[in-house]
Amino acid sequence: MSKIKKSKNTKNNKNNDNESNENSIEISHLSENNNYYKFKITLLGDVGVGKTSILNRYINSSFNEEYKSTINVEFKVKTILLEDMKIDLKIWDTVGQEKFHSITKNYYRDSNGVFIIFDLTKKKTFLKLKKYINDVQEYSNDAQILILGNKKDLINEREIKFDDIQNFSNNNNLIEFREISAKSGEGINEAFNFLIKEMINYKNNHFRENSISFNSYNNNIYNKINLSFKSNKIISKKEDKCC
Ligand SMILES: Nc1nc2c(ncn2[C@@H]2O[C@H](COP(=O)(O)OP(=O)(O)O)[C@@H](O)[C@H]2O)c(=O)[nH]1
Ligand SMILES: [Mg+2]
Repeated sequence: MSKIKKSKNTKNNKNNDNESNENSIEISHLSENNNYYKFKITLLGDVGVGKTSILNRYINSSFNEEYKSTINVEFKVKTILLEDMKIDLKIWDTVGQEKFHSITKNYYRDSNGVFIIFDLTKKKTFLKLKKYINDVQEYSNDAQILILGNKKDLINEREIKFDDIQNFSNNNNLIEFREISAKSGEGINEAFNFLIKEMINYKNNHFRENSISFNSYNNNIYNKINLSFKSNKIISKKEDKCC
């Protein structure tokens, strides 16, 4: 990354103007992508697991004991600075009711990241995780998933043990899960930062792959042009000799 930044400010050799300009276009594009990101995150999970509370905690640092059912899908935006990167987030809250399920699918279809949330004090919400994972994997190719067990503060009401979540994660090839509390705020920022870094890694790896295939495509074109240029020359030489 530092190499890319350095190259961007390198004074171009005037004899190589075309080549330098081509490089600087590609490098500035890379550099911008490495420092600025725009992501869409969706919160999924059954009614009452704490989706709206997690969003309010993350955006407004607030918590409301009173339960108000979310009657539609809505989003909130937040810009954060993480290490040397600026990240614009659009975070969608959803309703868990079955009757709105089709709406939910439309919203997570183009998500970069999805939190699948359950309530640590309600086993039935934990048993729904698999269904949400399947839905995300069916409707999104690129979304990074992080499982969140919410309401960690309700220690005495807990129905799901740490080991249960660990086993579930291992069985479903999930590298991480987090236990959080929207009420106390425990683990919320860390969970968002973790997902954001996963999305950045995914985006960078994809961009690099695309960039490599773009370069090899360019090289092929260059070779073809070079070859045809050489062969034209040969032909014209022959023609010269001939006539
Ligand atoms: N004790 C506790 N209650 C929570 C927590 N998160 C949410 N709640 C409560 O759980 C209920 C449902 O939360 P809500 O965010 O509306 O859930 P949603 O339907 O998934 O959006 C509300 O009464 C919240 O106050 C938490 O971390 N701890
Ligand atoms: Mg809600």
